[in-house]
Amino acid sequence: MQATQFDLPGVDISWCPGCGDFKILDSIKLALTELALTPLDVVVVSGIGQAAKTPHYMRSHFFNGLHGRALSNATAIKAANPSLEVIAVGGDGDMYGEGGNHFLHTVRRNPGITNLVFNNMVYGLTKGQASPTSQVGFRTPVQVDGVHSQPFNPLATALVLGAGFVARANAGDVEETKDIIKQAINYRGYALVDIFQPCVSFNKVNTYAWFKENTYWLEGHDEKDFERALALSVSDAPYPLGVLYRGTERTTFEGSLAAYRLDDTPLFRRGARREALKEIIGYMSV
Ligand SMILES: Cc1ncc(C[n+]2csc(CCOP(=O)(O)OP(=O)(O)O)c2C)c(N)n1
Ligand code: SF4
Repeated sequence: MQATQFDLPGVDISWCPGCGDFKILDSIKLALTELALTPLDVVVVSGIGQAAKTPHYMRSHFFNGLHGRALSNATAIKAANPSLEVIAVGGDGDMYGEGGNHFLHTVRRNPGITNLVFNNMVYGLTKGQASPTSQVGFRTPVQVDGVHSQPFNPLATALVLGAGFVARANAGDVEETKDIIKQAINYRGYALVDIFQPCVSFNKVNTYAWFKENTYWLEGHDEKDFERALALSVSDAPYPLGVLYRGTERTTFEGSLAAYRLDDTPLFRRGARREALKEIIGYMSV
């Protein structure tokens, strides 16, 4: 198998030279290749933003939907065809801001999808406004006095809502990020990987050097220890990188659907049952 099978030749990539998104794209393609997946096995789902353009730049199935809606679309795709590896990608604004409510409820639902968040602590596509993960004091052309609100903590939030796989990576560390993405894909259930991603154009504070200096890779950490994972998730800089928590796998959203109880044929392979549909419409129009 070629490591280049997920490459999309001749594509015009609009990311700025040096953007951390390039490295994450490399990590994703390497992870998929090492897992012996093909472009036909994978669907990459996104919303809006620079990070959300990732599926435009790789060869696989993809679905690009509304701002903040990657997770709901990904959940539906997984339910319709559980044999696909469904990967929802996007920025911190898209996933935690515009899509914040979907983030909360997707964690609770536990679909068997991988959620990769390119966390550059800024809105890149719309030219540098603060995002939910911007740090207090971060100045932007809009937040001229610096950000006042506390940053959203995706790892702690996911943990308390019952996420089974919670990890953090750093875009600059391609090998390690690739390994974590592989583990997330292999986890049967909702898996979050928050990836620190330098935006070289609009975030001059949280740079490659800053992320390097303010992070460390976990060693000897017990991934089953929930209390420890929670403590790590709320710790200030230096921020821990690696798999913070890997819980026991539980029933997924699609696994609990009544539609699959007697028949595991993916929904998209079943013909439309017109008589049943008419009956349902009949009930609704009474
Ligand atoms: C409903 C809606 N609100 C706002 C916008 C404007 N908008 C487009 S991308 C974006 C933020 C993207 O930031 P992030 O998700 O962090 O991704 P990045 O570009 O930094 O990768 C916003 C606010 C929009 N397109 N649609
Ligand atoms: S604006 Fe920032 S996030 Fe967007 S492509 Fe440029 S460097 Fe990357």
